[in-house]
Order: sequence, then C-alpha cells, then structure tokens
Amino acid sequence: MTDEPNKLVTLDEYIIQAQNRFPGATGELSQLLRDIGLAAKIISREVNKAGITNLLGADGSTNIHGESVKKLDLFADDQLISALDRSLITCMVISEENDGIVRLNSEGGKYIVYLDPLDGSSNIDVNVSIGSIFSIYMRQPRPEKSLNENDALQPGTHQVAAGYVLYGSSTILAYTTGLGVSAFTLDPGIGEFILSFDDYKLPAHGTIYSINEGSYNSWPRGLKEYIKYCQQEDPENGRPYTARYIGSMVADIHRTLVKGGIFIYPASSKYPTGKLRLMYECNPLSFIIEQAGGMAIDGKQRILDIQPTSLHQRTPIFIGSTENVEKVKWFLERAEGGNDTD
Ligand code: AHM
Ligand code: MG
Repeated sequence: MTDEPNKLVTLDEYIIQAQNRFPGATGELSQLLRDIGLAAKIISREVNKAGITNLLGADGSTNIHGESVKKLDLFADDQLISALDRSLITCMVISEENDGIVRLNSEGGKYIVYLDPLDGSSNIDVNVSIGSIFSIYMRQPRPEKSLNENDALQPGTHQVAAGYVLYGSSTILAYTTGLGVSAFTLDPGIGEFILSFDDYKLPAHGTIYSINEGSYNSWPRGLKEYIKYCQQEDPENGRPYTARYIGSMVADIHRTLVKGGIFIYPASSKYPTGKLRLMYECNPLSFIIEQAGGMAIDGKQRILDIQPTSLHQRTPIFIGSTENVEKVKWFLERAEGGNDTD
C-alpha cells in the first residue's frame, strides 16, 4: 500500500488509496472514516488541554448505566455525532451516552455507527490514557420501512469497519475494514494522522496479563487457576507473566496489540454478565484483535458470533494473543467440567 517507504502517508491519503483498490466503491465508507478522524483530532485537542479549559470533572448527571458522566464524555459524544451527521451517510448512532438510538438527519443513510465516545472515563481526571471506540455496520434491507433498533442488532461479524483512538502519550488511531489493521499517529505540529503501521500482527503468545485483580474473590474457579498459572515460576516459558492494568480498555487493548498477552474482563458478583459493552467496546476491539491475528471469546464462544438482543448489553471478554486465549479457555472448560466455584 505504501509504495514509497520514505513518504509520510496521512490517514486521508491512506483511506483514498484503499478505496481506489475497489473500483465500485462509492466513497461513503471512506468519508465516514475521515469524519471520525476529524472528530478524533478535535477530541484529542480538548483532552490535551482539558485541565486548563475546565473540561475535567463530572458533569453532574449519570448516564443510562448509572455511571457519573464527565464533561469530556459529553464533549466527545457531541463531536463524533455531529461529524457523522454532517456527511449524511449514517442513518443512526448508538452511543454509550444515549439510551436509545440517535436518528441522524439522513434517514436513508446506509451506515449504522456504534460509539463509546470516551472510554476509560475514570482515568480522565488523573491524566491517564483514555480512548474513543467506533464500530460500523451497514443497514440491512428489511420489510419494515421505518428505522428502529432492530436494524442495529447485528452480530459483530457484520461489522464493515471498526477502530479506536487512543489519547495517550501520543494520539493513535487504529482501524480495520476487514483487511488487516492500520494505525496512525497524530502529528500535532501539522494536525495530521500519519501512518505508523500497516497490516499489523500481534504476537501469537505474550507474557502480559491484564485484569482487575481486586475482583479476584468473585471470579470463577477456572479463571483463578489461570491467573495462578500466569504467576507460576517457569522461566523457560516466560512465566511468571507481567501484570499490567490501565483501566481504560482502549489502552489495555492497544498494549496487547503491540506486545501481545491477554486482557480479561470476566463476569463477577458485581457484574454477573461482565462489565464491558458488547456492541461498542467488545465487538470493535475483537474485530481489530482478530484482524491482527489474535482471538476474542466470552469464555465459551467467539465474541463476534454473539447475536445481540439489546443495544447496551454486556459480555465477559477474554481477548489477545491466540495462545493465551486458548489457554484460559482450557482452564475455564476444565473447571466447568468439575465444580465451577470454590
Ligand atoms: P467506561 O466506558 O465507563 O469508561 O467503562 C469501561 C472501562 C474500560 O475502559 C475498562 O476496561 C473498565 O471500564 C475498567 O473497569 P474497572 O474499573 O471495573 O476495572
Ligand atoms: Mg467504555
């Protein structure tokens, strides 16, 4: 794709080059990705100066999940939705910050977009990495003419594109359209996302595990046994593994993409069906990780195969390097065969 290795390739150029490989492409998906890229730059700018523009802190309201809403959550939600609304390609948006579907001006638009506008909200006020996540579907032809939430309840295998923006020590945008994963780093000097890697593959095995160990007592037995396995002394196989947990899924998944390993958010007594949202956290990040050669399951089945029944449903997730995910699956199945809890 990058014919001249020394030439800087911007996100917009890259998207157009990719589109040109498909003679019949209408350019609408390309436009949609560019819209998200523009909103990401605006959010990145505000994230970087949040402390001085009074955007830190709580908004005072709670969202549909009963969580405290931060001002930056709302700012990011507004920016992404307005960017998508402007180009009249997207008919509806489902966002973590909005209860039902958000109908956009173009009722006939062919794309449906899921958003987690600002993931890792609890890290906003402490200057730790946060992110935005997006997942794009095509509206399927249905006999009912009027747009409703059933149009949006498609399994992750139907995603036509997905990606994330990580606002970290630099701002990175990574996305896939099902042809591998590409990532771009924002050069703040010129205000452009520049191609950093193309068709990225994560290691088949990694030595980092990532989970909130504070919930240890409420994990299923198989997971406890797997984490003990990660901590056992076995230098020849890289154990004990290193523990890393940022608390922003985008940042934890980005590290997993680059270095390999596993990220886990299981079901627990506090979150009986897991905490993370299927449609705008787990599906898009699973699409990215699978496209990079990794694996993502809910403990039993592939995340992308789950048939959604509601817009904001949650799922447990085990995601990362294939060998690590296969291993935890083995521990879970072995424990299921016996007694599930201790
Ligand atoms: P958010 O979308 O409200 O920010 O919540 C999702 C975040 C994920 O980014 C992260 O992996 C997880 O919540 C952390 O949860 P916990 O603090 O329970 O470990
Ligand atoms: Mg989130």
